[in-house]
Amino acid sequence: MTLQSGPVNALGSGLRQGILAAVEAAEADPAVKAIVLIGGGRMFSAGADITEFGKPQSGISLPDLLNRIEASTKPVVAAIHGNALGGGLETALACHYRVAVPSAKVGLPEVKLGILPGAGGTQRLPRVVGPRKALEVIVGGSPIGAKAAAGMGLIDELAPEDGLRAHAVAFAERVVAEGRPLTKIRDRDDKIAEGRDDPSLFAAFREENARKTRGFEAPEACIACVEAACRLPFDEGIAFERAQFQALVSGTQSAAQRYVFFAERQAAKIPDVPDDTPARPIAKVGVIGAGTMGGGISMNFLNAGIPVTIVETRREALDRGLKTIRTNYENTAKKGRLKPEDVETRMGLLSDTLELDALADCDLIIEAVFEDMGIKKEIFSKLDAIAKPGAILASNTSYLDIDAIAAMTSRPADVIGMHFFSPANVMRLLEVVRGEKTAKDVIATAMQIGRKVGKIPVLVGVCHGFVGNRMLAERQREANRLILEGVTPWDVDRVIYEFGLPMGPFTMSDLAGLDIGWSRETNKSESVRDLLCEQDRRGQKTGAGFYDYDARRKATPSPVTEEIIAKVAARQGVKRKDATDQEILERCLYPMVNEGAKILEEGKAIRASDIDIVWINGYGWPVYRGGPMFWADTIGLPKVLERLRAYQAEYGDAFKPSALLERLAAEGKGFKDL
Ligand code: TC6
Repeated sequence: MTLQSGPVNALGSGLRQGILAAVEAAEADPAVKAIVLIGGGRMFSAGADITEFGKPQSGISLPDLLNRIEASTKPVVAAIHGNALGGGLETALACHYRVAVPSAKVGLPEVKLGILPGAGGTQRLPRVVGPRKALEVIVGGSPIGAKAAAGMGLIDELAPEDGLRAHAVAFAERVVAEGRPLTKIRDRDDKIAEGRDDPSLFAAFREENARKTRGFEAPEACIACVEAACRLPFDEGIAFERAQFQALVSGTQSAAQRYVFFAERQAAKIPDVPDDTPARPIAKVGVIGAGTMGGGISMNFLNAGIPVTIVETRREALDRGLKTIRTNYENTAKKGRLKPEDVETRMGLLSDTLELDALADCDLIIEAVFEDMGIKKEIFSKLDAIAKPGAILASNTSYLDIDAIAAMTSRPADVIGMHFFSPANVMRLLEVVRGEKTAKDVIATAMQIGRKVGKIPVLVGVCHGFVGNRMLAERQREANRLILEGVTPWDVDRVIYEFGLPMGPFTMSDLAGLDIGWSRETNKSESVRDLLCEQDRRGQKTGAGFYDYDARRKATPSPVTEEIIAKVAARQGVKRKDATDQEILERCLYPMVNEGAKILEEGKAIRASDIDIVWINGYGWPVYRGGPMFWADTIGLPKVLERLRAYQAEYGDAFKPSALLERLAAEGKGFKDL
């Protein structure tokens, strides 16, 4: 029986009906002795059809289908290649035996979609691998290789890479010839005894994972289901799983997480740059600047096996940069996440130079120097003379005008922005900035190479701060105003953290360093930041910023900061007032949504979902809230509009609603309808 449906064999209603009919026909046919279930195309199955969730069900449900397969009177063998994920693996678990090629991957990633393996996965998996491993697989959501799965007893036999079908058929023939029993996972209880005898393992697991699962509903439901598997008879466990699944799948978190799954894939699609646009080959990359950004950017390419030449103006800066890259790799190796020999392989791909001329043979050159337009212009006019024809010239600027930079060259079509986020070797977002004259194949190449080095590229247009930092500036302005009114920085940070972001604006400033772009000469002690910097409270690195830090960088609220704030507020005559947590949240986040709407109006982002992908991957916006634009839709745009108008009346035009927001609210629509 070969599964054949779309690119990933998603188990939509048509495929489910087909499997049911095939099982029934096979059972009824005396010539059939056993069934081998195999995936046609690239994989076994990527699981349930995600687009069907939230819609009325048509035909047999997946759990019922799987019970039917398990109850088959003839042995069913799953033959796995590519992926068996979610409902795909659950299908395999309902079969009596499983064989797989070594390169296959199996897993239950439902938790990443805000749901749980609701087709028996939470009840069958612990019965095969025990509760501890089941928790790791189900709550972690990451796939595992077939060899490891075989080691856990999840796969009965590994098949040769190019002979899966024949091997699985021979396996089934052996099962029949030897009269082996129709082993059903539901009947096993040896492995779950551990969870019954030692229920404390669940509390321990919850505690270990509390930080990672903060704010998410699905992980707790997954744990509760595995707990139920150990405690309850199979059918009762299935009923418990069903109820938990239904609650999650109809909730906002799952809607948000499913939206993000498709939004991420959508971001790769650019209407006027078709998928088949030929990309320029990138065999060698040049990076200008060996600072934190330049070093991090270089690592991305080295990790992907692409040689990098890094340029600096001074030897000491170059040596420092190289040393940081090496130390980063060595630390990863110490944690066991990189083989020691790979440290040398990667460093071997890196060459360093003090001469810009050395970049003459690079296919892609990324400038990552200080944010100074004068310096950038000078570099690009030099690059124009040095770079080979067809080379892509990129700037990592986080807010400057790419068109002005491109204008310094005779080849503005080859110039583009590639804005990485710090730490650049870790953060997944890449804003690809399209200039007025950027060529389509240059855009296609930047998006493609971004994906190749593990980033999530999002195409944005030229404007101050592009998408991410432009919206961030809105939040920062309001956060600054709130503290002058008397809300403490710690309260602002707490509200933002509790909302689900990794940290609030003042913790973030302390981490980045308050003196970025600050100098004693040019900044005249007018803002809270100026005064903090003057007192050498420049953030975590100096042991104090908005907060005080101990030797282990633990933050405590600082009375010094509160005094400084009070002084600035008095000097500026700011009226002190109280604000509720709700007001803090609205004043920090609604202007961001409003700015997002302006970005859309101006065509600086292609779609609202692209803005959400920027915020999730560049700033840690909680994925279970689906990004700022999706979140605004869940609140309802009329409500957001009403609050913006109220704040506009009190604080002025910083809160003036955008025309797009006004229009959508009036039409009863959301950003999702654009
Ligand atoms: C579940 O099983 C729950 C069970 C309990 C039920 C009671 N459904 O990612 P790609 C589309 S929940 C619908 O580019 P790759 C995808 O949008 C599910 N569509 O390919 C894209 O469409 P486009 C648990 C799906 O080779 C196209 O297929 N499973 C589904 O880079 C190609 O996808 C998961 O969470 C789906 N399940 O990666 C696994 N999957 O061309 C989700 C994909 O129109 N899938 N599409 O843009 C994946 O992680 C990856 O697709 C992959 C293949 C690793 C399988």
